[in-house]
Amino acid sequence: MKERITEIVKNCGITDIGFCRFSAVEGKLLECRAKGRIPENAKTVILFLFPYKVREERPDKISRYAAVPDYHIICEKYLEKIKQELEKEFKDEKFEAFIDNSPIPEVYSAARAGLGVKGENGLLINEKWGSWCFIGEIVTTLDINCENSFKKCPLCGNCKKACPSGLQRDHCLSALSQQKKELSEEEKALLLQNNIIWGCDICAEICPLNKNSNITYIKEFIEGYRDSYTLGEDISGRAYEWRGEKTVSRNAKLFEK
Ligand code: B12
Repeated sequence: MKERITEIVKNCGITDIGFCRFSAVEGKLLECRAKGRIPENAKTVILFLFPYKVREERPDKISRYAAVPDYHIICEKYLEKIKQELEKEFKDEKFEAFIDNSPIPEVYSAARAGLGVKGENGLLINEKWGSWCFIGEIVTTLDINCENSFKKCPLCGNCKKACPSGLQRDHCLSALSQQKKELSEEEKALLLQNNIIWGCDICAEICPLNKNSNITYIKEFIEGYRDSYTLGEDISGRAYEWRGEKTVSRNAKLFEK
């Protein structure tokens, strides 16, 4: 059955797929509104990677995830197509797609599904794409036989050393850049010193496992790539749109002074 599903997914344009038993994550579900969509009697989580590194060189003051069009929009289209194809093939089964705003702890499940290792920085690191890949999933009642292992990175400590907050998740600069609440002088200085307008890749750029990562094949990411944020630009469909123009432009203005 795995082979057939993999073929369907490939025909929908996505190459990286893994399977994790729902029971392996059931006790770790995240509280969110989407939790109610999990099908009753769910048996399997089918996970997908969406690689997003477009160029070797880093974008200017925005993180790589923010340089491509908003992944929620792009990946959701792929997930919806896959869901429809699976529904056609397995008529009596239920399928629900999620990405990011998901009750599924995505890094943990993808690691269990064999799609990579969990880095000390909390990110999933895949052999081919490094950590430059988004994770999406379909939760289904289909009972797919899968073995699950879980591997961590070698814990070289480079990410922890490089991160200005020492990998304290509540002080992550990515979260700070997305904070709507007014920034303190100290917080402003942190963004300035680290050249951050939106998102943060410090812990990922330094990771040795990211060294030989490949460029994405996803055409929407390649075509919609922008290597910087410009004050006054049309932000529709960009990663920073959801927070509103005020937040991203506030950060950008720090660099104008
Ligand atoms: C909340 C969240 C964040 C928060 C984290 C806040 C916090 N206090 O934990 C903030 C806004 C900081 C964030 C930032 C980023 N995120 Co985020 N985030 C999530 C989300 C929605 C839930 C994670 C979670 O709470 N899991 C539950 C806990 C219990 O699991 P955990 O295994 O104990 O730990 C997780 C986190 O706490 C975190 N973590 C562990 N150690 C550390 C250390 C630091 C410094 C941080 C910030 C987080 C962190 O990573 C684990 C993986 O999920 C997931 C999507 C999902 N549904 O899983 C995306 C997700 C993990 N994020 C993603 C991305 C891309 C990012 C950024 C790279 C974006 C950017 N460039 O700025 C950064 C990376 C920062 C980092 N080192 O993790 C991707 C990661 C893909 C991958 N290959 O792993 C995900 C999977 C979304 C997706 N669908 O692709 N994120």
